[in-house]
Amino acid sequence: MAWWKDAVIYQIYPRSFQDSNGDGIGDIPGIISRLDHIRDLGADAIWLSPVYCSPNADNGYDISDYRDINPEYGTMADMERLIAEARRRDIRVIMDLVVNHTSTEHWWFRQSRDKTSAYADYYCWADGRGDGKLPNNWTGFFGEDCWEFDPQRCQYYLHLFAKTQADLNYHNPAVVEEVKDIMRFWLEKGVAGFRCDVINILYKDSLENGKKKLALTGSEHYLTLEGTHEILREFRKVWDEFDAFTVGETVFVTPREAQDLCGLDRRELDMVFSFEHMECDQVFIKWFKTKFKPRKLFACLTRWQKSLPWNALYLENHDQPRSVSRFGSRAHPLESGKLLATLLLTLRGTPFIYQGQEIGMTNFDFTRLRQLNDVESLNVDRVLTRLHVPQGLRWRIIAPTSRDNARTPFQWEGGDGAGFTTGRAWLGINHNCKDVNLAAQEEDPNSLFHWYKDLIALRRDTKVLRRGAFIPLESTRQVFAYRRELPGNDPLTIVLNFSDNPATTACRGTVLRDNYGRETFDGTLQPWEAVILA
Ligand code: ISL
Ligand code: CA
Repeated sequence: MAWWKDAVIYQIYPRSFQDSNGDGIGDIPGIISRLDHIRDLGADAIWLSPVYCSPNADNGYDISDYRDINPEYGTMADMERLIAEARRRDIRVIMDLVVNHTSTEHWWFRQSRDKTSAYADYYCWADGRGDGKLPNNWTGFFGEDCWEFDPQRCQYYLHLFAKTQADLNYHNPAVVEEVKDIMRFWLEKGVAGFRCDVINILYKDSLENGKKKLALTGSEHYLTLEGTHEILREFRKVWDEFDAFTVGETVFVTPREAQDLCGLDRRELDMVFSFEHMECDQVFIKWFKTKFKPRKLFACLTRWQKSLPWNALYLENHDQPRSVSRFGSRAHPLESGKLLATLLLTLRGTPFIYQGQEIGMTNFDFTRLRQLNDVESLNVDRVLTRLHVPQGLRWRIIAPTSRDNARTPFQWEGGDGAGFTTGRAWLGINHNCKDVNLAAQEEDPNSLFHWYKDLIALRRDTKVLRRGAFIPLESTRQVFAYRRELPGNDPLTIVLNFSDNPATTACRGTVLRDNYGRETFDGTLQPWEAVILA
């Protein structure tokens, strides 16, 4: 049963959601204590960023034990209680499945250092090319080399992410079986499915040199290859046993490739997170930001809406800067926040809301690198330093792109600790929590939080918003308009003005929702006005 076609999914970054014991780190009992907020918002499922045992080089995306919980977050009993408490509120739990790599502290990796062990071929080991040269010229996702020498084994291992995240070897059928067992373990515990981390890069066809590129040299050897499709079909056998839901995080995929990854007849994934729309404000790579051009976003969304039967919809996650800071307006934070919410909740697909998005949390207000934790930002700073880029410029590159922008603690209240912790938070709390917090927004019927809540309810009650086709109507420098239609249902038209300036549109209709509270519509649009017309 495709429950996920009618669902809104809420992403939790456990470290920053709610601390329950004053150590400054969010935890599972904290999440349980906030389930009512998620119910109140109207979400049907939560996706938890990793809570498994991990030395936290990449905050849980470096797993050292897939069958146990990071003690900072709680115990397996807490996790079981979370699944049960969520179920009691009709909320499904989706786990993050991070199986492109493990932590180098995973016992598979420790064993793998010994060429004679049963785990010898679990990772991508290779010899250097003589006189201290690396096995090939590939570069990694975090801006650095992707090979590390292991003195015990006297070979290099591949790590496309941080040094302590070693890539698994998917040429080895034993690895595929291990992952299937891990998935069964969690599905038997009652989780509803998985968000599959960088799932389109599992299979590396060879470790040959790649074509030199500005970023990710070597990626033609692992991006969305047939070998990965085969592995996904193998995983799918387990998913089908449990009727599990899956969304793949798929880096650098085209609509064509995405069709292959989640085509109904192919029995691979249910849907994918694509990245193209996250690239509308950058040149070449994420660290070179340019002014956001709404028209590019409209074109990109339209292409994906038209090419795929179903999309995973998102504007934020734990890797991306905050959407109001990025696509919205400083002059109109509330209106632009509501407009972005309207976009997310009226496209065709499954909307994912990232924690804090529903109250318009913004990018961090840090002023120095020392305040950051993100392994990617710290690596990039090291690389730029090596290239003699001066400190001021390094900060100007890193600040707007750092993943920590989305990782500051949830702002529940305005006081010290923001209701997140009674202790010292692991990552700085944004000082704007005095103005931007859930408690204040609950009181205010005109708040962004109430707008999210209202649109989620509208979506739940309006079949055309959930299942209708997407028909593009207008796409100008600032206005995006589209229709949702479904035979036997009244169509809806959505008109969005992505600008601090007024605009006009040819669209007309009876106002169903308007973020300025207007009751009639004559085709003129205020700055950042969002209208749903019947
Ligand atoms: O973060 C990115 C853009 O800023 C991507 O390059 C990101 O590294 C890529 O999307 C993969 O992300 C996922 O896997 C990483 C982990 O660090 C991310 O948090 C996760 O979402 C490695 O597991
Ligand atoms: Ca804690």
